[in-house]
Amino acid sequence: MILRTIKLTLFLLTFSSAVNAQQKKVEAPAPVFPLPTEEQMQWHEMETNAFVHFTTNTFTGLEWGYGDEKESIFNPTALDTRQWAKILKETGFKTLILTTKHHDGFCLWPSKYTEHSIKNSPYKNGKSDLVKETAEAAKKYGLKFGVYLSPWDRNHPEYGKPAYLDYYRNQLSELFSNYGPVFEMWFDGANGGDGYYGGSREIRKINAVSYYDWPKTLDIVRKIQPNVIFFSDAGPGVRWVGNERGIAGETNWNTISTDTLHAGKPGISDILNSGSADGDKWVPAEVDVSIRPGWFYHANEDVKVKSAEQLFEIYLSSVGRGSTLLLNIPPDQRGLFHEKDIESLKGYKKILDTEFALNIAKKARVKTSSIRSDAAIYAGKMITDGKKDTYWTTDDDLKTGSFEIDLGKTAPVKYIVLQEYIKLGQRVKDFTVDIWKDGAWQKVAAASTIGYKRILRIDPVMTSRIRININDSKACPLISNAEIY
Ligand code: FUL
Repeated sequence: MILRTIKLTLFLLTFSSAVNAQQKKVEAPAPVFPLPTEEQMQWHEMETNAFVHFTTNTFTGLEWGYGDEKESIFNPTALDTRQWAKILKETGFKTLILTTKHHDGFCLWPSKYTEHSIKNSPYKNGKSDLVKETAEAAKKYGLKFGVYLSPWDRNHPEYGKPAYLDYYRNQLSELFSNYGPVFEMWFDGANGGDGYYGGSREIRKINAVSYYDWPKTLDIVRKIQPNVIFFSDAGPGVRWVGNERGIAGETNWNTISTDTLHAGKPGISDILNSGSADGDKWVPAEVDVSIRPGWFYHANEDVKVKSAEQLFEIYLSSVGRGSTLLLNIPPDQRGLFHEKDIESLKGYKKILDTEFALNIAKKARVKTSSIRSDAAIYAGKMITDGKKDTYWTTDDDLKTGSFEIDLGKTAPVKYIVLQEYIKLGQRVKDFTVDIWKDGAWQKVAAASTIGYKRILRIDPVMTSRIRININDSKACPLISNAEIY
């Protein structure tokens, strides 16, 4: 008996060290460049972010203030940044990006470089600092904080001249030094045109490429906060998605060649929308869209607030296509999110929670066309283990492959959620989805890219098996997750 136990132990030891040795030998696939940075990976994982547009426009009814608005008009009656943060937290948002200064130049913090700010407004007798209050509220509710500082300033007398650049950079230094960590900086593409400009009331055009000397301007920020993600039309951290309707490309590459992008280039919006398979930089698309027709609150748009259902469709066409959503909710003249907006946000969260209530693929059996060197660490079960750092993959020479999720019983299916292991590059170019029905495979969906996340909605169907066929990929596919609802 003792001898048998020793023999068995020896056998198990030898067996497991053989498996370990085999697994050690099986190297991970080589990366497909370019790759996301650590900060970009965190940004992908945020999925839903919120924008808050608030300034004198909220009180004048304008979308783009001219720059001659009196500070005295900024006077919210019941402002509460904690209300914003609480609702955002409850409805699933991970961050809050505040317009600290829009094109009209009015600053929501008492900047020491201008008089055109909250300090000369009647609100709290000029003693408020809304950037501080918002950053604190975000922190209290566990949201990351981001800032928007419009490069175009229709109030500033020096706009268009070298002196304005110092002003703009000084303000960036204020914002990045005094309000804690800022995860994202939003540089708006709207630039130059007519404005007040300290009383000149004229048109000022600038060369958007050279005027701001972006490399130097970004370095100033990076020196203060090295981990910040920069949004602009063309990055470098994240890019514009090419529209303000909430729609990422059906084909959505996180890669793009930014040096070929410039404002006014024919077809630029389409390029930004889909990215390029052969792009030489990782600059994923962020989907900015407002819950209302405008970016700022206007009472006459209370009847045009997007419904919960419309917000859910936007979720599917942004997060569901591998982007992150940046949804704008503009506070009203009280300084609160309006009841209509709150109703839509809560309804949207309810739809999300209902539609994605139960992942029926959790721990399901997964059969694959092949496994990289037959190593257990790359097997099909890595797809349903719920861990983001494990994945199924094949040998290097394969650019196609398939995996089948066996639910073990027939169940209704409406959504297929897929994720690539993008830390080693985005790869999949073409895939289809089949379901097992009436003794045969039937195709229910066809798409191109997966990227960080792809959600496919199909006509609801009863099935017990779902097969994903990867028909083309830049290199061997790496699938880290699949969920079925
Ligand atoms: C645009 C701006 O002109 C809008 O007012 C808004 O801030 C939006 C997010 O970006 O370019």
